Amino acid sequence: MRKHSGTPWFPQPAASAITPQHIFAERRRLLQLLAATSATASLSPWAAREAMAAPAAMDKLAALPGKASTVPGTQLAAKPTPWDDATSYNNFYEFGYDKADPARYAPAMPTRPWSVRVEGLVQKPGTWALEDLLRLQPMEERIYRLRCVEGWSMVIPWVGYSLAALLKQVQPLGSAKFVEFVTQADPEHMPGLRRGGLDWPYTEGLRLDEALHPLTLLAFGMYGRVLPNQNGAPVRLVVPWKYGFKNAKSLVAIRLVEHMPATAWVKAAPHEYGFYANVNPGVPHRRWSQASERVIGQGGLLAPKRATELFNGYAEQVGSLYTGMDLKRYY
Ligand SMILES: Nc1nc2c(c(=O)[nH]1)N[C@H]1C(S)=C(S)[C@@H](COP(=O)(O)O)O[C@H]1N2
Ligand SMILES: [Mo]
Repeated sequence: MRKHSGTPWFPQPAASAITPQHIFAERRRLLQLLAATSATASLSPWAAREAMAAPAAMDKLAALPGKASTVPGTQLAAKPTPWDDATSYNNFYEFGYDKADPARYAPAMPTRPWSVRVEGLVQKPGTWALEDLLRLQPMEERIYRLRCVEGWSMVIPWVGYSLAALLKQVQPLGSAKFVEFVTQADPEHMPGLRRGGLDWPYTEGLRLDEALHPLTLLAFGMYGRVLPNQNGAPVRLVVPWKYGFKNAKSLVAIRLVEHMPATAWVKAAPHEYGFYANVNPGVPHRRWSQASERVIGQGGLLAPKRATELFNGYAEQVGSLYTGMDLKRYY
């Protein structure tokens, strides 16, 4: 008998055959498999999808300027992704699994009136009207790299302020150890909810010290405008040292809790997606490497890739949060 070497007996594509299309198709296939109610849903293959709907024009969105942030690490010296790419190539599964679905369907989602409940283990629970959140702190512009777990990245000038500013207002109790984020689930406007796959509403979570880190951003805008709906209007999370799926879009509740919350991706595929999800080129996804990434908006699929950085390049700012932690075990 062949000695067990860790190599599966079933046919596997060679590493060199794994292309971005494979990865997107694989992740979407997983979602389809997970979808209990998908009997009637037929999804077009990634490569053969319909032409994308035109993204909402930038000048239709209200201006939301921000002063260049002085928080260390917030002014990445890299060329921002073109607006058209950042607003037409999206993951927002509530609107569908194709990268073009959010731009096609999200613009019809109402984002006013909007409010965010801040609840759980806090001195001052309450419901925050969007208008009050918008004036809680001066808006800052922060240029971050967003690294999707699928192996691509974008550079986006966000507008917002540190989540810590809001958390300080509500005064977390000593028993609060984690923060759970709950997002919009609006069946009338989100066709993806009918397909199952993820457990809606999409939820995410952070350890309290991660949530309080100054780099953790509550974002209301990008490129000097309010957020387009497909990018998470009217308010979303951006945690730049973690994989993109941690950046919950269209937030409706922020909940301080004692125990590590379940999150949408961990519930769907716990062997593939972890709670921490720190960007790490040394810890591969179970089905693909995370060592490099395709930069969206720069030369397409054939352009050379960039090397992925530990903590997405923010190790200097956030490395100390994970001192002594086994990053392979806590992926
Ligand atoms: N509510 C919600 N938030 C979400 C997602 C989602 O499907 N639903 N997808 C995540 C993933 S996988 C990524 S990579 C980022 C993409 O953000 P962007 O479209 O603004 O680049 O949003 C994250 N936030
Ligand atoms: Mo992602």
